[in-house]
Amino acid sequence: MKNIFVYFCFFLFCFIQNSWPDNFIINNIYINKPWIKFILSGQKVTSGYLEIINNSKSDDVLLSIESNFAKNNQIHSMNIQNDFMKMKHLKSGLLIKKKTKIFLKPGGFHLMFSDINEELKNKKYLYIRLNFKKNGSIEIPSK
Ligand SMILES: [Cu+2]
Repeated sequence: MKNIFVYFCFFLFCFIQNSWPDNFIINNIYINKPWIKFILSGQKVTSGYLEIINNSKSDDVLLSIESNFAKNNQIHSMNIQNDFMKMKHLKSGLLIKKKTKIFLKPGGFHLMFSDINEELKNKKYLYIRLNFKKNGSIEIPSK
């Protein structure tokens, strides 16, 4: 029994080693390939993208996001209305149904960062934090 545990830990260690920094796990939530659009000097707004897999037996909600480089951090959807792309702030969060995968990608759901702080922007270490209703919070360092 002890051996199985050791092998399991070794497997887990390898898994984490190989996939860093593209995969993150918080309880039953898997985060893949997070990235944010490059922030140019003077730019006040940018957006972020990732994949979220809810592997749990119940639905979860991405309630809110935080970051160390923007004052205003929101979850947005994007729809075409009268031939115009329109963004909407999802104030009650983004529902991720059980056993499903959701893509945050250009032209669709995204993380919106505005009021980007000039000093914070030059920090070497940038992170975003995702707050889930059931599975907790996870900090994701950006490349
Ligand atoms: Cu937006």
